[in-house]
Amino acid sequence: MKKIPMLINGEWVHGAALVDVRNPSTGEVIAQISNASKAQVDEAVRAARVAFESDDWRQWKAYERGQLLIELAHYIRMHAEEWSLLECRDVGKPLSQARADIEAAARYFEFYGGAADKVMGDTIPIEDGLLNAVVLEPVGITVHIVPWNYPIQITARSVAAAIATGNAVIVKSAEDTPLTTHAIAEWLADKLPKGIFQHITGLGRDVGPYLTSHPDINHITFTGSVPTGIAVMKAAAENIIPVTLELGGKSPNIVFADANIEQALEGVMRAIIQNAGQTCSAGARLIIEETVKDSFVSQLVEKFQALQVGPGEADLDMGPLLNERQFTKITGLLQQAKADGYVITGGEPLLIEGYDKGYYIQPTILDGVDSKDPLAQEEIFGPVLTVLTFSSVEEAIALANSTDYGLVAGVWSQNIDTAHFVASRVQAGQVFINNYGAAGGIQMPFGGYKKSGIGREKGFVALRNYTQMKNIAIRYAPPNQR
Ligand code: TXE
Repeated sequence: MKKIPMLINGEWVHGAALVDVRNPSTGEVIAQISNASKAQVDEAVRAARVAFESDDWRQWKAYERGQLLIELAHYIRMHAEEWSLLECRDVGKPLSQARADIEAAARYFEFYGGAADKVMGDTIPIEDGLLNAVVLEPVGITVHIVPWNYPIQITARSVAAAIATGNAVIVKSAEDTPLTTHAIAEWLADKLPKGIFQHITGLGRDVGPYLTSHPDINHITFTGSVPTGIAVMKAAAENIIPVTLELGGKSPNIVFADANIEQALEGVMRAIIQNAGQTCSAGARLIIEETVKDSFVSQLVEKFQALQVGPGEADLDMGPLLNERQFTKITGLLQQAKADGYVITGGEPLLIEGYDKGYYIQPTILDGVDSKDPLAQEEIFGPVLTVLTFSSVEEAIALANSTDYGLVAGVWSQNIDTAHFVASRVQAGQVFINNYGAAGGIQMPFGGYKKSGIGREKGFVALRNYTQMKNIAIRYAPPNQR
């Protein structure tokens, strides 16, 4: 059994306790990781501090950091097929979705590699004889807690920005999906000073708090659930350090009667079945105009019933859920939804021949659910779409904004006034008009309103997460006044 080592202070190390990593498509154990001890986490933070403050790292020029990231992007592309298979087996997602993730990761390293020497400060006019400079410095030790749904993408998006800006990075991969983060660690290990990039593994509930409450870290980037986000933020509060939090959503797709119905049907379906609905920005609610509801929903049901579900490597429309815990939670919710009469298609676990230990369920649509019901309010994180109906623009907006979340929204209308007005009123960090996802858009700021999080990732704006501002005022005098 392959034991995945951690990378701490330039050494490959294992911990005392091991945790199994399974392929969600087969249920088989494919690797084991260590559950890092507190002493190992302390050692990583100590090594990061030494590395961050070393002359060696200070002397790396910004463009050299950038070049390294761009080389990593090239390396990822050269090994794209191998890495796609790793991600496919680790997460269970269809191979072509894993391929898209690998390409997105390469794009992050390339984008932030190119940006590394373009992170600039400013000067402020004050008076003659006083030069005032705003300088952007790295924050120091940045901790990155990565979830299991898009491991390589989410590792890449924050790690690339943090290295570009000159920080020392500690990544904690999710216990279920460490493989591609380990592949990145293998490539970076001998190319950066030891301690600048470290990879810690282990159970979030054990290892997470060792890291997030450590008094010598300077920033935490966390993607995951709201309760764990709250715990991370509380730990950060004890040390007064900033956090960037991305905490998922219950994102709406609002479809008006004047939409291009074909496009909307495809967009709404893809938004909830991608990665089996285990996507922070999944379009989990369909908010549909009453006049077209019946025909739209019946066409959607047909599309859902035609979807093919199976192991990641078969590269069908949808793979399994991640693990037994997610499977048990979601099938339990669906059983109750069925008993309550909400399930209009799907709702059942799926047995795939030859893969009876995989965590498969049917793509599901729920109708008749009250907008205040947990099924319309809470993140299910599976291929489950909840339908809500509106009869006025105001009602559509109120429904879209009726959850605690606000990550993403889709608006489908061919009326420019309607589409723009709704986009201006929807509480969401990203709004897509007549599309959903804008092809991943690594250049576009991404993050949530309300409980969907704090701060923004992706794009140039994310570089600011990993810098702090210093203002330097320099007095100079003309020759006769020295
Ligand atoms: O999440 P957790 P889980 C949501 C989704 C899912 C639910 C539960 O609704 O059904 O969360 O999933 C690490 N300190 N999302 O239990 O607990 C853990 O190791 C520090 C949405 O997996 O939030 C993992 O790496 N870290 C989401 C990561 O946090 C801790 C993606 C996420 O775990 C920790 C994932 C702690 N105390 C789940 N406890 C999205 N926004 O896309 C755990 N972790």
